[in-house]
Amino acid sequence: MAHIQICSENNGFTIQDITMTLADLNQRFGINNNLIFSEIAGGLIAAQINNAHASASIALQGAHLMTYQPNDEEPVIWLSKYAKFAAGKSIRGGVPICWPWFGAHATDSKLPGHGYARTVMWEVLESKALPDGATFISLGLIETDATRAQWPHPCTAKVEITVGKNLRVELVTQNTGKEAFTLGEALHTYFHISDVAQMTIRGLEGCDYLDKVGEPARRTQKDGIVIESEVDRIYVDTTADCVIEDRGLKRAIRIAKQGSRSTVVWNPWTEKADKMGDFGQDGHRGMVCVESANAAHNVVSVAPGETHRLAVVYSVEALK
Ligand code: TA6
Repeated sequence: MAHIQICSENNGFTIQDITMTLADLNQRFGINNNLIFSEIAGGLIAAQINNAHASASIALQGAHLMTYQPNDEEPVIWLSKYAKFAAGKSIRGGVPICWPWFGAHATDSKLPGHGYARTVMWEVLESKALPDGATFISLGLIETDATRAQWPHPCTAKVEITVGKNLRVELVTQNTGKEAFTLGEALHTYFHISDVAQMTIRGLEGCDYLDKVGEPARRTQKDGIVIESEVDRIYVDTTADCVIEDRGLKRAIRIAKQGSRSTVVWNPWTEKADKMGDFGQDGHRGMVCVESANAAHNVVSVAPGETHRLAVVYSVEALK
């Protein structure tokens, strides 16, 4: 019986052996054929979800939703065909969880960009088949000496995922300590699009953004966002829904967020994607990141005992 070491020394983290067999995991949290746990590439463990509405897959490492496809639709979430799967390594695509900071660490450049949550092990807390046919699963970040060394603030992180006609992802942070802390976070979601030339992002018109391409600058978005070169922008002080209009697939993807005041829009374009090495030839043309975040000056102060929630519902609509 394969024993899974939930925390791996590969990450240089302190070993915290929580061994559980796949059989145990399926016995405790599997749901007939709707939710099955299996080993995938790189020895990672993933939940495979198939229900009346959609299919999805979620790696336990990083609580990383990798795929989501409504039954009568093209995939909504993009996963690179060249994504690497290995303990302690982030996966290119899906919904990486950036936590407990976004971007580079404020003071220590040796710490991982976008925090450590997406490359450490999470454990399954709950799973259930919902009355409407959707599937619910929640996972909790497993703290280790190594995570505490990076983030010395007593807290818990949980992600709640509902896979149905729509996809709902909620990132829940609770401050269990006696001091407030400042949290940066993002659901760094990669969306599947027909082609970047066929796409416009609506909802951020009139918003200010921090432009990270070239000389950092603060600008104001006039019209819908069209991408014709590298784009890496943090739109600030916005709680608006975004809509990705995809003329090629004749559909729109709505991103309806709560508890987030920043939206990051990113496409690496050719040169940066080639350097990253896991997009594949022209891979960047089939994706765009629209990330529901709290970044830059929108980072959140979480008081002792407070619970902060960042929730997003992703849905497909007809193109108006
Ligand atoms: O969200 C945009 C961004 O911060 C870009 O600057 C780029 O670094 C991207 O995230 C991907 O980062 P990753 O660490 O996943 O390669």
